Amino acid sequence: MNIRKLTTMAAFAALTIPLVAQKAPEPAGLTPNSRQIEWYNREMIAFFHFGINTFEDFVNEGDGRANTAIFNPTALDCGQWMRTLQAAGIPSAILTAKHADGFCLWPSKYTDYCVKNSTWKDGKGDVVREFVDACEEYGIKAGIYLGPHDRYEHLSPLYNTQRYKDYYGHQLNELMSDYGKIWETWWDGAGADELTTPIYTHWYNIVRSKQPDCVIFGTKNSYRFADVRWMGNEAGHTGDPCWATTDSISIRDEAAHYQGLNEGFFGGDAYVPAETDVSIRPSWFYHEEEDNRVKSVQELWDIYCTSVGRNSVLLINFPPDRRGLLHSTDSLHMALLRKGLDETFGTNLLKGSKVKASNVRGNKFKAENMLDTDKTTYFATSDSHKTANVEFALPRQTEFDCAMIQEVIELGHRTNKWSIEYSNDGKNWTAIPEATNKQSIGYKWIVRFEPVKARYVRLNIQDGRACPAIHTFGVYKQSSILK
Ligand code: OTN
Repeated sequence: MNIRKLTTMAAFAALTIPLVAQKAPEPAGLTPNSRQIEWYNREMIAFFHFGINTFEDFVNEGDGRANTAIFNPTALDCGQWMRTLQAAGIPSAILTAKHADGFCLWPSKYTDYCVKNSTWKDGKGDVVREFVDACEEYGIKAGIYLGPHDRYEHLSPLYNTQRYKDYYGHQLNELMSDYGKIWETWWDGAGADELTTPIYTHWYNIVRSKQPDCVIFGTKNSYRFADVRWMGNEAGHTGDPCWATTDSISIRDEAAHYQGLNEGFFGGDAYVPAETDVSIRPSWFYHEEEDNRVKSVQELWDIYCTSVGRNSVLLINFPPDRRGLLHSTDSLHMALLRKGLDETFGTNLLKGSKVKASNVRGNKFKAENMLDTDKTTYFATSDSHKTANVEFALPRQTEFDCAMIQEVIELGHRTNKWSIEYSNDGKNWTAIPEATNKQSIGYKWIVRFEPVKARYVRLNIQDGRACPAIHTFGVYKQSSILK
């Protein structure tokens, strides 16, 4: 090889080496589909349990025998629901178009057990239409709960599962075809054990053909079609860890099943992240006697931390009352939660720090990227480094009691062990017990702890299946509204 050729090759290598180092990390393990990415970014979704149960005393699970005439909201205003969501910063909402009692909130061609035979608007009303129109007006993404379990249909002497497959399929088709874009559909597993895979396959094909972007919540027999899974309880307590990946076999022994829903598995063979459904009141439907039992702002903050703050999406239920309006306490508490969240996370106290990382993939992936608010920039190390320390020297001693970290979910779960320490001299480090040997990160992980005062903060990425890819890391002071 002549000397000129060697020189040219050396010059080429000098040019290309930094470019190779700036290449984004390859995804590790399973990654989310486009629907799951969109869903994660909603963070919170409102659930509206509204129907014939609303008009019966103490009923949450109607038996399908209630007279349709009793459905008569006196002042239904879905715009008021949406204004509550706007004030709470909730971008999406799901309406119970039909709950287990079988009563349909839209004038379905396939049943008389619906608003057509109610007193409301002389049977000419359509709650689903009013809901999707209000969603559209306020820029909220609409979703539909069409309960697979139907007690009214079961009352019929002609009932059989095959017939029901078609009945439900026709109704699903109406809802997926006639009401604009539907962003989520919810297949409750409650009471739905008779519904088999072939039945859900038929229904799945309807959803997918009519609404390609619609996220499917599935559980039990519908689990294999699910974009998102149930997380195992209705109390808002997502697991720690909570992996987006879990097992594709949904039913094993009961304890393992619930643990799998609640925590997922790091090495799981299906990417089905957890959705956390919980009501702002003790019940799913409205009962006047629960007006003074609306979850407090502090309770809502706890739930936010154990759902959104645990790599899940919070599906929070607001039951409209017999007027068809949300109660002012529910709206107020959610608006205050939003104010508290904005006050808390509005200021990342690490901003302005001098940042030192044990390894950096290249300038494009510098550790400072974790402090900007741009989700497209992130910190990553070279492929050979699955661990890293990042030290932040704060501009001044600062008090904080909360930390938040976010992985680049498009690149899969990577890190599986991480901790946070603090120091006042940059030499002697103190562990934060609540932030020690944590496991999952995913979309967002939040830890809260007793207030500490520090000049230095250190993020230790202790283990992972691939180099870390983290787009946000911060420490914060919890707003007094939340405590
Ligand atoms: O009695 N239950 O049916 C019940 C009690 C407490 C918590 C959940 C349930 S049913 C459960 O509902 C989930 C949604 O919240 C999922 O759909 C599960 O598949 C279903 O079993």
